Amino acid sequence: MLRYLTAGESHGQALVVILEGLPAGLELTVADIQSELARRRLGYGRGPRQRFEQDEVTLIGGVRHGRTLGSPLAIEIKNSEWFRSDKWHEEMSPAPGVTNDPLTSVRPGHADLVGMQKYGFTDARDVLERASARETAARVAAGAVAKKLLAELGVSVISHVIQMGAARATGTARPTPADLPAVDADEVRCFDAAASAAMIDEVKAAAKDGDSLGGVVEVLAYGVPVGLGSHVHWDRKIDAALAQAVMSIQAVKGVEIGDGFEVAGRRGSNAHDAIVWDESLNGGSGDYRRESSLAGGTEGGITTGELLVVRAAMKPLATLNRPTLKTVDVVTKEATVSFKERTDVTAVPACAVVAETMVALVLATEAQRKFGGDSVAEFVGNAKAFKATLP
Ligand code: EPS
Repeated sequence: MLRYLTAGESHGQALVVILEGLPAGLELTVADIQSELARRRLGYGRGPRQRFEQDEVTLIGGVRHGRTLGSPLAIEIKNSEWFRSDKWHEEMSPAPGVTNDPLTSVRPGHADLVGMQKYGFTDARDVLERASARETAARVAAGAVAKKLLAELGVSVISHVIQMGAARATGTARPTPADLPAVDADEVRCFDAAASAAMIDEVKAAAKDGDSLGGVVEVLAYGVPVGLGSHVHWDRKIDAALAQAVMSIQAVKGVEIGDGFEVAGRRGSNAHDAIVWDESLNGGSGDYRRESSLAGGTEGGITTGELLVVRAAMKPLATLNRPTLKTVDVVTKEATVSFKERTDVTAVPACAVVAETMVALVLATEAQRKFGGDSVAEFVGNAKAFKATLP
């Protein structure tokens, strides 16, 4: 089983992730991780930090001569700002001390107030540094490794933005793995050119008003084998694991598998994916095929072998360049507006990349659970042996 833990604060020295349970013999370089981190920094509407953030990666353990050892993998991602200046050294110092500048006008919609109440803090920075979506850089590093493992099974996980503010992609065309460079090249990572232009206009308008924007992203996993997850227990259902993983992304408030919400309003005769036997599949030996993807590639908590579709709704960022929402200063209890932090107008394009990561981590975990193996060769061999038992 794959397990991972991240540590680190947004304006601390670095983020760290430890990934445990990888098979030995997986080819892995710093460049594999850097390229995924660079994709996460993309996107129109990001703030000034992303222009200088380098996401400098060090492989601390678990890899030798470009291959995993089967031991825990430890990855460090330095925070560029810490090394560019000493701006944060005192404010984020682990040594005993106090801040001269506590943040007390809490932001509505952020973790500030509940975090202070729960942990007994008097400075919102004690909460926001870890609640920040900067932490997703560490997840994406782990996800890059999960994607390499999934590639051994022929699985690709990609994403695109389908809504930004009120601008929605209207086309039904979905990108394939071959389209990913084009999606990444688009400023809002949208596959629909007309919608992309409308999305950029939305971001410009929100930026002008000092406001923020949310949106909807769609993750697509191609080549997923049949049989990941299980119907036997609630916590083994893969759709449930996907929902938890994607919902855990900062600012995500809704997760949908396939056409979940739309299908709820249909009749049963029109709400499920018809099953056919297709002689042309599986190198001419035939295979089952679903005629649509309403269920998003899972039935009974098990992957069907069809395209996996997961969508996530991200709320607009709670930090506003021009704070207008009413809040309270937790010291004086007086009505005020929240403190100002440097921020992005939107992080929806980045959220899509993070959602890919979370889906890849769930799929890799479940593939490891199903196929096992201490080496990549054993893992792939077990997957092939299972496939040979089908249909
Ligand atoms: C974030 C606020 C911004 C974002 C940050 C997440 O950072 P800062 O306050 O340093 O300008 O840029 O995201 C990242 C640094 C990142 O790498 O994704 C927040 O409050 O969540």
